[in-house]
Amino acid sequence: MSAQTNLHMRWAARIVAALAEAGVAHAVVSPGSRSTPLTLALADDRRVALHVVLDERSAAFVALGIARASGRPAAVVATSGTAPAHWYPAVIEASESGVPLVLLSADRPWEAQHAASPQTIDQAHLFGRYARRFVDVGAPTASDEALRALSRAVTEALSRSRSPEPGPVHLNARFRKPLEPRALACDPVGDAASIALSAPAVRLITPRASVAPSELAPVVELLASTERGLIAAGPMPLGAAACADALGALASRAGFAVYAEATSQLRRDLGEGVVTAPHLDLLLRAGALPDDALPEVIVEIGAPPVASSWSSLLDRTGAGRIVVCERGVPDPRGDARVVVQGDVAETLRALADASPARGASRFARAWRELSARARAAVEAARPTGEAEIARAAAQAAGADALFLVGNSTPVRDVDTWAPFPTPGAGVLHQRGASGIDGLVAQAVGATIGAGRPVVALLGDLTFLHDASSLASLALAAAPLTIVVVDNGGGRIFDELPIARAGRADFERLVTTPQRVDPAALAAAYGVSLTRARGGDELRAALADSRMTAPRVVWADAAPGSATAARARAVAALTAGGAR
Ligand SMILES: Cc1ncc(C[n+]2csc(CCOP(=O)(O)OP(=O)(O)O)c2C)c(N)n1
Ligand SMILES: [Mg+2]
Repeated sequence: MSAQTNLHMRWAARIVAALAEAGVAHAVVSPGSRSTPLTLALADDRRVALHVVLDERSAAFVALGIARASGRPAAVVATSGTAPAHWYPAVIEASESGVPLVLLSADRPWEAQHAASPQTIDQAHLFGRYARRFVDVGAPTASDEALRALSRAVTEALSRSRSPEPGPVHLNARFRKPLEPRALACDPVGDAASIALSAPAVRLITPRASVAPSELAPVVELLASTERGLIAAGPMPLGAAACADALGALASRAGFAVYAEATSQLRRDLGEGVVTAPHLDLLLRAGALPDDALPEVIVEIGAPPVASSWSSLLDRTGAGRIVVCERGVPDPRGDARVVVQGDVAETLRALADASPARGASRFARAWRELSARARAAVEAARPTGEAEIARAAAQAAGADALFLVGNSTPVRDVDTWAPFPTPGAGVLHQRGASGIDGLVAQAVGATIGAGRPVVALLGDLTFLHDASSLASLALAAAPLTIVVVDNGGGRIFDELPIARAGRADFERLVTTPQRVDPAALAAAYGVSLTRARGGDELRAALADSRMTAPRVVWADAAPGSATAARARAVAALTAGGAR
């Protein structure tokens, strides 16, 4: 870039350099004029890969997918006006689930505000409390101080996107015209400022939260007070896979059983002697948990389990609950005894080291037997429709692939029907605000962020809710297969009491089946779509998940087919036939 280029470009390049030096490797930009300096500066900086997405709402979800899959902050860039407002749903999800996002909005200069200027709104604090930091960068200034402060302010904001509470940060950058690079007779910034411009950004080293073992004494006491312990792992980010050894160590020392949901990254064998009970939901729905198998102490790791039967267990046991989490107080019931914040693997390790070696208890043996019966009942149930699709989609996730699971019934079905251990290299989910939005975009982002194949399992409404993100499938950086469970609308609502009210307008108002021709929709976006009208067609369609081009597999399923399969499993369990 020539030294003669105007201040705007150098200012924007400074922002981009600070982002790159703070670890941002991907930026998703949407078109606009005011954002030109930022877009061009990103295009010029090879350290940041640029991805172009027209719809800002979708762009932010692509960035969310990148950040979730890479564990590093990803940036979104848009022009001024309503454009950045379209980022909001993804910003809320990133904030609720602690995912670092950099929201880089271009803006008009102060003098254009509140004067009916086109595409000019008040963007200050646009994302309110959902942003961990808001920086109004102001219009480019050629002073040495301003250029140093610029780099420091961006770096500080980036550190807030990572800790103490990871999440989105908003940088609002104002620019005056001309917005494009202009060759100038003389250098707009003096020597001192030029030096400031080329100086590396400040490096921030921030502390990592962990709990001193001595502080864990009340927890160790609770764990030692009974052999009837259950450890439950709910939704956690990909990195939680690193907790597996510590979790196995604690469970085997304390002789506790483990219920880990697929979204916890820990639904797998946890080592010699550890009792895992992946089908707890089924046991609870079947009323198959005898009183002497009820836990007296429960350790919840991460967010609360998704299984709707979980709260019925808590109601029944009244067990002392210990919550172990990275941050926050994930205790919607408000009756946890202790919440331990900090590095989850470290906390589990410290608890394992401090716990008496109890080994296999009578309680653990009872759970091992219950779990085996439940597993046999699931196999005996011959999963069809929604259940079969959940299983086939999970199986299609090869060892190096990420498995993205949509909300509503898919995230619940995988815990019953997916093989144990959960296939693939990790499970992506959206349990921050639990929306059904932006999941097609996130699947694309995940291939970019992880550079790994992704298999996504989405409901039909979830898929259609984000249909405009089909325009971004071409951005996928690795094989991407989106499996859509077409069960004719939001069938999760069939489980609601309102479903039994016999209302004629239940479909129109609640389950809202959509009249969309999926093949025509996919064709409109140039996306390959295979229709599967049954298990064989589905498995054939999924057989080659290494197909390079991103694709959609549209799988028809009878509404309620998973519920029916679960009822068969419950029958097998209660009949004791599966003994
Ligand atoms: C953005 C957003 N809008 C609405 C909802 C409410 N909601 C929860 S589940 C659901 C239905 C989803 O239907 P589908 O994706 O087909 O899954 P299914 O229930 O059939 O498994 C809706 C609309 C939500 N969670 N998020
Ligand atoms: Mg559906």
